[in-house]
Amino acid sequence: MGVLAVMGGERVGFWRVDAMVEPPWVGRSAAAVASRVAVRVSWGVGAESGWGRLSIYVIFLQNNPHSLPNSHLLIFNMNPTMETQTQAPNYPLPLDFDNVSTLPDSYVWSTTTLPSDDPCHCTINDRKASLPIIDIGDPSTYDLVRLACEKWGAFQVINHGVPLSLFHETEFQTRRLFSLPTEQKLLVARLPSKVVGYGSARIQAFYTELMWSEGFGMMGSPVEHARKLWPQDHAKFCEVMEQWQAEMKTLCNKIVGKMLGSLGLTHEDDMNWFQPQNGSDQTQCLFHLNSYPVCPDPDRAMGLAPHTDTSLITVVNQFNTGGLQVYQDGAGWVPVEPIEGALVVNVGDLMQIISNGKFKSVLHRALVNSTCHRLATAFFLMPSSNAEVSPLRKLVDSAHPPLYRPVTGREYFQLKVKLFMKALESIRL
Ligand SMILES: O=C(O)CCC(=O)C(=O)O
Repeated sequence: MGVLAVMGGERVGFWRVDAMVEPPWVGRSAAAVASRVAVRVSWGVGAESGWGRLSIYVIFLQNNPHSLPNSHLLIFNMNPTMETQTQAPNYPLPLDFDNVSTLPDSYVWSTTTLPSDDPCHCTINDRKASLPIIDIGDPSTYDLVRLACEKWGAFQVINHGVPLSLFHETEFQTRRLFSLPTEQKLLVARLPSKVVGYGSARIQAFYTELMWSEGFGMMGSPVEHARKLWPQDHAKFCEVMEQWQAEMKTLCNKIVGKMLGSLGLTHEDDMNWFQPQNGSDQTQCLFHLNSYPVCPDPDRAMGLAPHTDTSLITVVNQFNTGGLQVYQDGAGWVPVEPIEGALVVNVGDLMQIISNGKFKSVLHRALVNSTCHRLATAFFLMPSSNAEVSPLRKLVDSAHPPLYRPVTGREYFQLKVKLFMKALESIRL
């Protein structure tokens, strides 16, 4: 006997429809099951939250693989024109990208946010503006780091010591995960209140148009999820993911050291929470794998919408495939040139706070293309959730009053979830 899991998709509100449908549905045609389930679920959603548009994913999970012939995943919208009435965050599940040959309307982005409509948009060949590339192994790079953080809020690092072989292994394992069938990836779907697991970008909640991407988040070992994806064969995935995170942690320490050094500070200056205490690491880092499948209409789509990161810093690996862009006043959206073995460092909101506004949290986004499946990873360096984050004392004096009130890591994370791009402004003094 089989069981169907039904999950609501777009605009389900802050609670997710996650019903187990027992027989007698099993054995009925996929369309019949979906239409009955849709009616039930949409009634519930409408009554609870007023969300109007709903996608239903019907996934055959166990046994009896013949009960849903060729229709493991069904997606359809109900009443797509109804306006939303509440401001609850939504966490739509990613599309089954492999089975879509034209860009669905819900994935078409308004022209004002797309690169072709931005007069300042410059291509990789247009060298008017390009992100600084810094040799982080060179002891004399403090000024370059400071200038990059002040002017761009981002830079690329080379000579960082992360072995190229680990780049390749991480890429292989990332591709392995995203190549799994959708229904399998949904076995580890991220819960709305969580950051770990498979799903669409968390910032999706703040945009009406949908993003052409999927992601998988982890904090430390991904073994719990990996075991569900590959019951017999998850050890290598876990080993590589843990190794990459360890390398990123070491590199982040080095980079933060350079950033603080460039302001005349050290890790010890007001940053007790940053260093391991009594041997235990106080930071709570998030590691994210991103996947941007080949897109049938990339000029009208968006991989990852404009955002700044909550973190102190983020280290992005775009696996030698362009798509990442950073925004710079006066230059507009600037593509980050893919360089084999280089890593991109983004200044996050928390670094803007501790540097008392000297370093700026960079606005960035990721575009998609029609020829290759782009992968990327992002390692977000976060303090512990109860650490107090505030402008560093040595950067504050009568001529430079504190720009932000103190917040704990947890409080700022929650502000970001609620206010998104207005979070920094909300704590400004
Ligand atoms: O995928 C990329 O290139 C960018 C990743 C990113 O900005 C993020 O995950 O926040």
